[in-house]
Amino acid sequence: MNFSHDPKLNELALKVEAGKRLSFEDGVALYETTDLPALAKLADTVRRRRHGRTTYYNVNRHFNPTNICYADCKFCGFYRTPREADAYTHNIQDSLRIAGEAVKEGATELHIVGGLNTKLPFSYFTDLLASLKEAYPRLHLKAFTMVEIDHFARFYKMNDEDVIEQLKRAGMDSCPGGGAEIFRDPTRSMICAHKCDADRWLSLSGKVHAAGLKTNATMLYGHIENTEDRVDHLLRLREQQDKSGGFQCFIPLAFYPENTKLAHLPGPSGVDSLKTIAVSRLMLDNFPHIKAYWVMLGKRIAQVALHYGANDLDGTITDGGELSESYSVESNNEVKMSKGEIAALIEDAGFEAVERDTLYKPVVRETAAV
Ligand code: V47
Repeated sequence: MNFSHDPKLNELALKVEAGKRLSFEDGVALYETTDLPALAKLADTVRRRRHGRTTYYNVNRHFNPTNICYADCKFCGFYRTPREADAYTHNIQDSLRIAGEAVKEGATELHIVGGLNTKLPFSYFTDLLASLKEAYPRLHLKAFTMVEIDHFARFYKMNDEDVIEQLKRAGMDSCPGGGAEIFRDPTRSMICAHKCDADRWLSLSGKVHAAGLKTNATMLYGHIENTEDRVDHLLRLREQQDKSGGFQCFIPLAFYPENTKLAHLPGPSGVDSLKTIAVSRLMLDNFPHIKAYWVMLGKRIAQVALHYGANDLDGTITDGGELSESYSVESNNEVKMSKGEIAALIEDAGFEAVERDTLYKPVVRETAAV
């Protein structure tokens, strides 16, 4: 395969073709190439080998039970201190109403993530899950990141396995991939000093996998991190996946600076975002899925990212306004796409749109919703 004017990319193409693992240096070289079409082609070859033209989306809703958080992450525009006027915590009744709206709109998944709120007892979270599960037994509860699970274990003085078991018994079906940010120090300490460190995030993922649940993984890019931080992040995830095998999907999250303590930064460019999708697909050879998260990328870049190795666009994502108020590039519009719109985006890019559930099984509906 000799398709690039970049000799290093030709070398890496041979390696990928032969099914060989890419190294740290290879990852950096992929990022450094200026031959974007060849990088896209290479990532797309790997993606088509795994998934053909199939591109997944789901019908989901984000639900943030509380925005009160002590973590004080520099990149976050969502959290509030308890005294701020717009700090909130949803009670169970509210939560059921929000989940009920989602179910009525055809959601198969509720994505639940909140702040690290020390005013709440652990029973708030188990009661929340149990009530949601009882009212909507078919709604998949993708709930709590490794950072929240770490907080639960430390703050409520429980061991990790107990936390995971109790959440699972209450109704937690899988975990989203947030809180990974950038693993490597000093960058991690500079952007999220009060979150658990990389080893803890990774080992908790292993424990959730050992309990039989799937999780996702993310990487927040386009702020103060450098290329080496990113490649290191991907390799640590690949190593953990070799050990515990329960990651389903990797989601690179494009940093959105507005309303954060890093608002002076520009955020990643379109090219940087497309490269990040492609490098992720090529480095994470043991991750089944790469998601182009349209809320952060914008619909247009997310659509093009399907040609750079992504095989998932996330979901229709209705929310209660939290996403659009905090960190969505689509904030001028409602953070929402209809099924028709998301499927059209995929088909228009030359792929086949398949609605999936959280565990990537195709959803068969009796009546087609739009
Ligand atoms: O961990 C916070 C990121 C994450 C900003 O698992 C920001 O399917 C950009 O993890 N600009 C939470 N990103 C969201 C998340 C997620 C999203 C979609 C799907 C899945 C999944 C997981 O959002 C945080 C942080 O990395 N974030 N602030 C910001 N200003």
